[in-house]
Amino acid sequence: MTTIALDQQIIHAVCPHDCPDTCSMLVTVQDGKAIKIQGNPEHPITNGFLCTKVSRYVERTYHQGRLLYPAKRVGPKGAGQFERISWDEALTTIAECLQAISTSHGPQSILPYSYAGTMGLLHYGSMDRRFFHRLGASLLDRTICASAGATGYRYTVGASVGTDPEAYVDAKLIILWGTNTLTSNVHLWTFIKAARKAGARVIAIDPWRSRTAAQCDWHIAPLPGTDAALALGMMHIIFRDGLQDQAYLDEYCLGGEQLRQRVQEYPPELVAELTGLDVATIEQLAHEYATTAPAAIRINYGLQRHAGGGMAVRTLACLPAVIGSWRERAGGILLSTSGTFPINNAALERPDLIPAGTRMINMNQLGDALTELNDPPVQALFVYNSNPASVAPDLEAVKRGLEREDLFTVVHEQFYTDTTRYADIILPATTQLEHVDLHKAYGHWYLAWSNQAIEPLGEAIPNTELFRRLAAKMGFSEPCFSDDDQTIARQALNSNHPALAGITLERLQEAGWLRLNVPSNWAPFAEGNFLTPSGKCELYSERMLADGFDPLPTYTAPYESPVTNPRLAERYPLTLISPPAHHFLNSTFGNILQRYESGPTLEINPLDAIERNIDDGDQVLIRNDRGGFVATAVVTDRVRQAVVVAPSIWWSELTVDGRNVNHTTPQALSDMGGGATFYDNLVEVERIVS
Ligand SMILES: Nc1nc2c(c(=O)[nH]1)N[C@H]1C(S)=C(S)[C@@H](COP(=O)(O)OP(=O)(O)OC[C@H]3O[C@@H](n4cnc5c(=O)[nH]c(N)nc54)[C@H](O)[C@@H]3O)O[C@H]1N2
Ligand SMILES: Nc1nc2c(c(=O)[nH]1)N[C@H]1C(S)=C(S)[C@@H](COP(=O)(O)OP(=O)(O)OC[C@H]3O[C@@H](n4cnc5c(=O)[nH]c(N)nc54)[C@H](O)[C@@H]3O)O[C@H]1N2
Ligand code: SF4
Ligand SMILES: [Mo]
Repeated sequence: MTTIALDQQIIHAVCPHDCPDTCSMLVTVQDGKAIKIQGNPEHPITNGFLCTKVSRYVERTYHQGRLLYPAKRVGPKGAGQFERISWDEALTTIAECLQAISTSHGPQSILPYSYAGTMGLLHYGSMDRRFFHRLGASLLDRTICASAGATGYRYTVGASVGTDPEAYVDAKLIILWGTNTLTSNVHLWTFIKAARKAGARVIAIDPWRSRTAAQCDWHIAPLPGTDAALALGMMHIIFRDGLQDQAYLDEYCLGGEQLRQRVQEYPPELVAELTGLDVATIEQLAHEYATTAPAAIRINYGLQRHAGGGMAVRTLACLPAVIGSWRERAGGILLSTSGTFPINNAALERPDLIPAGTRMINMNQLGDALTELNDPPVQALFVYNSNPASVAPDLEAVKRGLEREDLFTVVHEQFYTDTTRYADIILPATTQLEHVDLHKAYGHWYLAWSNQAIEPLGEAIPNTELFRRLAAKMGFSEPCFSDDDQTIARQALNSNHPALAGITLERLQEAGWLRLNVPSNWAPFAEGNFLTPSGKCELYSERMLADGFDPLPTYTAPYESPVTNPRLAERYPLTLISPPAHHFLNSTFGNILQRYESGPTLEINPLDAIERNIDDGDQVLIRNDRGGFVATAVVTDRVRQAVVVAPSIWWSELTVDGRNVNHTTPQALSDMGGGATFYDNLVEVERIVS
């Protein structure tokens, strides 16, 4: 560790952001002020570096845009005019309003809205959940990110458990499928780089030549939303040419024979047509995958933001079983490691406090929930850990809802955002340096404890403390509302699962981070032991049949594509995808690191640009029936014809026209898990003549 001056302290903290890497951070504190932040060189995943965003977390913490005091609205809704009030006035007002709304419209007219501003178990979801459950508020289905893929993966494999990310170093073929590793999972790149040095070949499958795809040995660019067809075509070839691992299929899988028959329906010629690839590419990909060992696939969430997102992930998850690559530690597939952590969620969230029959509202349909829902209508919205006025789909509808004079909106935030603008009461939240938290990860197998490095700025308080105080104001007397943060953390770790055996809060606090108790060379499904009801890899799934799905992998076309919706495509012929910009974390950092992003931009293929008389650097309007937004055109062959890419998520209030990409994205849900379909979005683009 670096030598430090005597009056400096180094505090161990954890990156709280929604990112698979969950980095271990070392914060240098001097005279009560954080002055430096670094990646922990001892943490096996962090490897001594933080991403470009969180390297600037000190700047973020002390940024002038921080929201430091409670305030109430004094101007018209959405005008962003506020006046400072005391915490007591804020909490009293909120408690009185929630009480009154609960009496007049029933408690289900209150809707909490949160996502993953922080991934820490305490502040992501503990006291807040207990509070809203006890209140009888509507439940929020937290589907904006991962639920389609997680559901599809679960049907096949049983849980969010897959290849150890540290094992990728030993792979000979790595397929980065619908994931922009260098931007959204950068610490995996260290392992990929080492594998490559040892001779591995790296393939990217992405409609866009992302930063990652540009670095790979081979970039395959299918049409968006057609991955299941590509995987079915690969399996067709693998079975046709006898490259399957028949012993693995027979011993550890259900439905090998039915799958073999199903994939006969996907000959390479048809798959070429569906995916927009050529037959030779599909043949080569299938052969390389089936004849190189170990071959590991990394998928993330980008490829499942389409109509058939759940089925796509379910189908891709069959590939390692077909070639038997689960036998090797550096084989298999990884979507998320979160299911490897046996956290006691019931203790954290107390679902037993939910009144029977409470309704659930899908967060992807916030627009409809605020504008169309009755019985009862939503009368109060309580936002924390999220910035829906930037990140939610169909923002025209969302903003119409947020502008309702009769909607009481509370926003607990670290910054003045697109969403706080619409609040009646705003409350200041602490950042990660100002509170403690316990962290699992979704991109590795280490638990971690984040210490408090500095005193809270202004009058900011953590999420747990907010809901503790509100529960007291509302007279909730159950003992769980008095639990302090350490107690909640202990409850979360209280599980009989062997993966947590011996991992106590004390040990974790002392060490900073600890690996889950899993064998050092664990290949989770080398000998079956899948987490499905049958204990096998379910290529054929009875559960899917019972849930109304095709029990076998199949291709589900996008809702909005020239093939499935030619009439819509006549007016809106281009598919718009809007993956994260390199310097943003969803909308987080959109007010701090925008100076490193030359945007908002729209990447468009030269052939599509010429047709529309668009030159590089032109201002363009991107629009469909839902809405539109303005961006600067980047004419580039990074994106294939008929697809356009808008790196995101820009703050509306910081763009020239006050709108961002989500003014065009749909509220439509994916096939499984009620997931979002951000990238299933047809638009037209036109040059703005000034
Ligand atoms: N810097 C940064 N890192 C992040 C985030 C961030 O905003 N910024 N967000 C975090 C969060 S919340 C998440 S969920 C993850 C997301 O991380 P990823 O899953 O990597 O998600 P995306 O960048 O949305 O999509 C990855 C790639 O999929 C491509 N893609 C889009 N549609 C398709 C398709 O149909 N098929 C295929 N094969 N590819 C497709 C996109 O072009 C993109 O390059 O990243 C996390 N990490
Ligand atoms: N077009 C398009 N839209 C997308 C996506 C996309 O790829 N394209 N990605 C989608 C995905 S994958 C996701 S996960 C969602 C993400 O959507 P969100 O989870 O809403 O993510 P952020 O935009 O990062 O907003 C989080 C907010 O929480 C605040 N916050 C952070 N920590 C705390 C805390 O401790 N307490 C409180 N009260 N607040 C805190 C931050 O300041 C920030 O404003 O966006 C989705 N939207
Ligand atoms: S955002 Fe991801 S890569 Fe960046 S510091 Fe946090 S965990 Fe690490
Ligand atoms: Mo996400």
